[in-house]
Amino acid sequence: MLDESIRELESRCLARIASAATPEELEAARVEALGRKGGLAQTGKDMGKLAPEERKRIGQSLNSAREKLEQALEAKKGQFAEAALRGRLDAEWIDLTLPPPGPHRGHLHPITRIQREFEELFASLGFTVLDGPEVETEYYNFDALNIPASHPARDMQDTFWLHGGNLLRTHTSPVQVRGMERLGPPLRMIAPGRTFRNESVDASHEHTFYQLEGMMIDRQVSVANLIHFMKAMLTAVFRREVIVRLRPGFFPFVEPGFELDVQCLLCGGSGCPVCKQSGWVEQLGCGLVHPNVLRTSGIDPEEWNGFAFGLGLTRLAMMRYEIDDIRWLQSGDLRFLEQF
Ligand code: FA5
Repeated sequence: MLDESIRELESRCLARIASAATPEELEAARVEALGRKGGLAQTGKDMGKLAPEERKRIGQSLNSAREKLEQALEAKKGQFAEAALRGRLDAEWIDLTLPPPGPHRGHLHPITRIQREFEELFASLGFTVLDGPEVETEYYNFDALNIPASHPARDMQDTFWLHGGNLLRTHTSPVQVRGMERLGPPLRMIAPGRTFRNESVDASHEHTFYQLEGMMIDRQVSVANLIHFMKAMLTAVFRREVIVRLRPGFFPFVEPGFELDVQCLLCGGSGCPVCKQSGWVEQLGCGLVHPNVLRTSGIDPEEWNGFAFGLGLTRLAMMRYEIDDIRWLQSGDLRFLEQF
């Protein structure tokens, strides 16, 4: 009779342990089976009434049932502990190869980067970095640079005129004049900045682009000095052998005047839309400062002379990074910008 109820109790409790879905349910099953008021304890109470032989046998069955239940409880407890650990590991798993959370860090625009390189280079050569207004007067943009109102050279730079006679500067050369007026000779200055021209846009022409002006005024400045600085500048920025050509160029504010071209780095000189199939890309205008320009800015051309250059920073960025269309640079397209 007791045997029967021990077996029944054992299998009922084992089933309950097996079906426990939470640690709480398992604890309830433990209390029911092994607790002080649990099934086994209740069954054990009646043992005193049994004959010694019978008591021994029933005692053994009770012990064996307790052992089985304890083992089942331990095993199930182990399963819960393992599941809890696995859950934690899954929840706290970190992929260290993912980018860190938080704001995405940007970087400098390729033109800004080149501009800063130039500023550092020229500062190390004793040049001051000047800034000038983007909205200019006709005087600084043209007249003071030896380009009077009727001069055909004005047509070379299609101008955005503003109401009231001012304009968006067509080049950084007006900062030459402001520099000469403010600092006087001897003078070593550069002036990077944005310039604007009302012209049709294509792979190598923008309406808004960057130039970098440079000027050196001293007592005996020659074309040799000018070429030396141009070479130092291009070597520093391209960091590789580039083929350049210097040809005569007309700018009313220099005499003699030159234009410097770089062999197109996109096609290697064989011809492409960037170099307009010519194999060469015009990078800068330069020359020895015209005496009229010095005189207008209050500098005596008998005592002082100098060189000046105006470099197309946007075009230079195109060559340096091998960008096949100037319009990418101001497109704001992150697919393009993120490559730098
Ligand atoms: C000038 O603007 C002169 N002020 C340069 C100068 C300064 C000459 C001092 C002598 C002494 P130019 O118009 O050639 O020159 O422009 C200079 C450079 O700007 C060009 O060589 C070219 O690299 C760049 N550039 C001109 N127009 C554009 C444009 N629409 N888009 C992009 N780059 C341009």
